[in-house]
Amino acid sequence: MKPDLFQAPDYFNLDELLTDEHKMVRDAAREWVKREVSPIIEDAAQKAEFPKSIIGGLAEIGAFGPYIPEEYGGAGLDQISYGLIMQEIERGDSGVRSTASVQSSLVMYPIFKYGTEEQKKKYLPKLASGEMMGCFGLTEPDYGSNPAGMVTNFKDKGDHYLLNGAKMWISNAPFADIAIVWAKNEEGRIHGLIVERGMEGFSTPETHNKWSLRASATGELIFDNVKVPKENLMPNKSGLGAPLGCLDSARFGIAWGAIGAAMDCYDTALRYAKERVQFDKPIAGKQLQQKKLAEMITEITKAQLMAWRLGVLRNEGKATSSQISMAKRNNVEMAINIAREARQILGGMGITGEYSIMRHMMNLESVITYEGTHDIHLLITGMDITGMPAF
Ligand code: TGC
Ligand code: FAD
Repeated sequence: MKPDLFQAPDYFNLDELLTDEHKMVRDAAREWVKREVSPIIEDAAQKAEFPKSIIGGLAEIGAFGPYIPEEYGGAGLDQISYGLIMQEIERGDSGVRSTASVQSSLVMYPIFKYGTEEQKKKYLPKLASGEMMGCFGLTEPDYGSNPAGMVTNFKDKGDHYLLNGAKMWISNAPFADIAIVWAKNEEGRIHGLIVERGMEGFSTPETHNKWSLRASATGELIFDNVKVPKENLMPNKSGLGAPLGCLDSARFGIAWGAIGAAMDCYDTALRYAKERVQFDKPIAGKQLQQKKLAEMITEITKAQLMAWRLGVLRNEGKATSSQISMAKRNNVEMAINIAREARQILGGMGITGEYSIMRHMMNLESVITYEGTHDIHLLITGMDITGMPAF
């Protein structure tokens, strides 16, 4: 793979909206990605392996629980810092950002928000340091966009719960030490349970043959009469709103992360277009290529503004779920369109692993589907503005 010469576009001087802390956190993550992710990620993706060697580094840059308070091992940062970290990691690879998103927003967040003090003390510091890794099981074979229909269930057996069912498409499942599992009790109410690797009847087969997110490990969660200790139920929120609350946080991270992937594609294509000569002139001097590049930087700038504003609203506790959906949907579509256009600017070279663009493009096919599909987020906006659910 070519050396990482990334230079971040900032067409509207958005750095002026960031605090010194934001810039410090962002620059540390950017440097780490250049040093530790870029040199190895193409090989990991080609081999379809999650590079476990980077777990310690992710913890060091604060990617595991950026906004979780320091007393529980988190970095105690604000939402914009969290977003910037996700942006920088996804600039390297969406699969690596997935691992950080899941650990932070789908594992640490529910334990922090819905768990007992004992659960927080037991799990959060180890999750923050990467000593323990987690995954989040909501999607089932027959219930993806409509998780309310889930059939995974648990029964009260006096001194423990008995868990049965299956989850699929679960990021980090093959190596996770714990799983946050959403399941229905005997009354049909959804609760979150912390299931630990090693519990009898719990297995996590890996999903193979993915053309997307190849550097992220995906798997199933199978529960065959798993005895879960009662103290592993997170008591402080139940109902579908509990997992959906975690998704708000993860979707916010994706709205920023997708900008990273788009910036990398744009930067690569711009550099290539200036160097590649055809018909005696760099292709950057051709109107058709300028149209592509000019539209890319315009769309990136709009997405940056939307993400930043959403971060401010999140910091003030004012961001709505529908606003988060709009930003996730807009920014991922923006990124996937830019990846497709950028790949064309590189001509044949664009399909090789010499450059990151094709990998980003394939990754974004998952990003536009998970955490709520492109269609579902549109329907969330539609419901918000009309008051009529059209799911
Ligand atoms: P609905 O009746 O609308 O809502 C049920 C309850 O949930 C509340 N709620 C929310 N709460 C917090 N945050 C949100 N975003 C919320 N959206 C809804 C709602 O107020 C209600 O509460 P209550 O107290 O009244 O009961 O539910 P619905 O069944 O009609 O579904 C709505 C819909 C379609 C929007 C929802 O099901 C949905 O978002 N579906 C998409 C599923 C999804 O996103 N799955 C993601 C799986 S995890 C994943 O993909 C991880 S990938 C990670 C990685 O690798 O990075
Ligand atoms: P479906 O829900 O079957 O949707 C199929 C199509 O129908 C889509 O185009 C959808 O938009 C459309 N559709 C659905 N409902 C409607 C409607 N009402 N109106 C119009 N169109 C509709 N899940 C987890 O729980 N944890 C994870 O860690 C996780 N990681 C993932 C990692 C990867 C790589 C992938 C690909 C998925 C992951 N997922 C995870 C699952 C992901 O959240 C689901 O794939 C997603 O929610 C969509 O569900 P589905 O695949 O079952 O598609």
